[in-house]
Amino acid sequence: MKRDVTRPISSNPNLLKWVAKMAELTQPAAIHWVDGSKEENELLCAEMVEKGTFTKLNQSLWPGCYYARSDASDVARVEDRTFICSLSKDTAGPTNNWEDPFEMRKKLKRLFAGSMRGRTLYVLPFSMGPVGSPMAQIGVQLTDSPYVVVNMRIMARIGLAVFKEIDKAEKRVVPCMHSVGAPLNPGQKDVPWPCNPEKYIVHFPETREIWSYGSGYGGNALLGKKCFALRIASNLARDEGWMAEHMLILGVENPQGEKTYVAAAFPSACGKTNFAMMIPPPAFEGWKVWTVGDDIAWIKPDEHGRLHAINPEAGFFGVAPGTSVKTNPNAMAALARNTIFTNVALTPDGGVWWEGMTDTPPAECLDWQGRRWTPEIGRSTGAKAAHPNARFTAPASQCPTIDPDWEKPTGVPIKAFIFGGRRATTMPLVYQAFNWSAGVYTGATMGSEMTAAAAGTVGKVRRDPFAMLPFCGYHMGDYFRHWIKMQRSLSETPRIFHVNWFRKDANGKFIWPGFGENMRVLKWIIDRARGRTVGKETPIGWQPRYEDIDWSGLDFPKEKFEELQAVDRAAWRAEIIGHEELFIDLHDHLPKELIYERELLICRM
Ligand code: TSX
Ligand code: MN
Repeated sequence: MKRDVTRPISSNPNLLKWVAKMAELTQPAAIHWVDGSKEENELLCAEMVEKGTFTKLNQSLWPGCYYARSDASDVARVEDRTFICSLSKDTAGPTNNWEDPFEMRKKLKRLFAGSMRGRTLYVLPFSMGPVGSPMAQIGVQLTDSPYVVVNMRIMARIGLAVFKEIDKAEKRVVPCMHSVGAPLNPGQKDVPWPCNPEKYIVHFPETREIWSYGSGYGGNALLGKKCFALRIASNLARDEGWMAEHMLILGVENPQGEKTYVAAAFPSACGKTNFAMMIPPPAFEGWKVWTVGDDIAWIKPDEHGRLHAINPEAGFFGVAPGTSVKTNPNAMAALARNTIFTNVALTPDGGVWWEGMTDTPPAECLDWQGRRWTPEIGRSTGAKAAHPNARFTAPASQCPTIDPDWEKPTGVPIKAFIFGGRRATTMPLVYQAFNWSAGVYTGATMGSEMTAAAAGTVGKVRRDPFAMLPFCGYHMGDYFRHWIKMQRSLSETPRIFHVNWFRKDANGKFIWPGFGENMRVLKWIIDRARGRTVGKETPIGWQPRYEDIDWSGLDFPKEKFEELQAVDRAAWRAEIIGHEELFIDLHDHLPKELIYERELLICRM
């Protein structure tokens, strides 16, 4: 017998009241309570195929996989349309867009009024973190996008089990309102990707609410991810003494079976997902890298004052271009089935392709906008087959290196933090910060060189503290202070490191081979974190000597290593002036520890 989807699954009176109120506001044609079942998922996918939102891929090549093309104007997160609406502007800080919460509520009421007309309102309960984990948080997203529902089913735990949690009424539920902002008049024909040119991604940190309007894409629409697990959660974490970080989590197992977990933050385009799923080189027999998460970490001190981390997500929402069997075979295995592809290219045999997937492109395909694309067209017009921000939504459980403890309710113990960036000069391959506050300084000042050309900006360092600039839901200076203060609740602080896989030589060539070879760096980091190896004191921190790195199976000459690890004092003086630029903006909230750390660094130069 078929389930009546319009019948409320929850008996929670607050939830029922809120859903009724929001339906009154948005005027949907129907309400669908999401149970998260396979049958429901198949029904939604079939409906989207019917409407042209989804294309079912060739099931013998891509079992369980679907393909979507977004509207050409709705292809990425919209940072300039992202708002933090706290009572005081000062709480949001200068790096966030702020609007008065009362004014914003008025605006949202107008936008959402009738915004779901002719569409179905889905009541989508989700848990960030394993259901029932003491570290998990619950939200309910009301959305008029079935695309969002089926993506969230991969990225989070959704449905029946979460309604059960909500009905226990033990945990606060974060309400998340979402509309693509494209109501349908009676008889009006729908488009494959409804959205609205006017977009609002709004957070109310004080009342813990999210309102998203106008976009159906990624972080704008899958509200559990950046909006909840980072912007709202960073506020929860500050208030409750834990950390919500834009970090991957991986575990390194040595041949003796000892496992060490690290968490790492990198700005975009540094290969974070590749690092999270890294395969050690052949000479490292018996070593294994396990993946816990590739994007977000929630980290909390346990009762003994040791940091433990969970991955609040259940899937990977990864950038497709550049992902291949060579750069990341584990990601390729994870996305081989039950995956949703968005804005990649469609091949004539009902498969998908993107730049960098294979050495030779298909002779012909349809690009991310549905136009005919050939390698020749690509060469002559510069058109890409896949959008540079094309994505795969793949279940984390399908990753061959997924850690056996990746869903452990209490998380995994974190022994080290790694920060990094894409830097052609100045930054050595690896160094360890002298202590916690020096490490916080390292995270606060990290950045990446711009690769895409926004006229004349290539090579300029863009500061992205802790890779959190677009994701911290409050003042960045207060966030730094929270990091500094965390030390007090810890019996043992993780050690803090900085890495740079991207340093170039005088000829503009990458000095370090990267990818699996990064295992050599990771091994030193773990040995340092466990107090098993020495370091050389330099002005910026502790660095390995040539002989401290395990070079088995790799011919990497000492001179090249010295070039890679060099600390050029003149370059560093310029670097420190660059730190100043960001600090000036934050000065009235900057913890004095960071001022002192900078002074000490200058003195050592
Ligand atoms: O992901 C990368 N990682 C981390 C992997 C675990 N990438 C891909 C770019 C980011 C999207 C890298 N690119 C890495 C890296 O460590 N290093 C480089 C730079 C590089 C690129 C190509 C070569 C070497 C270095 N090729 C050869 O040497 C043949
Ligand atoms: Mn991210």
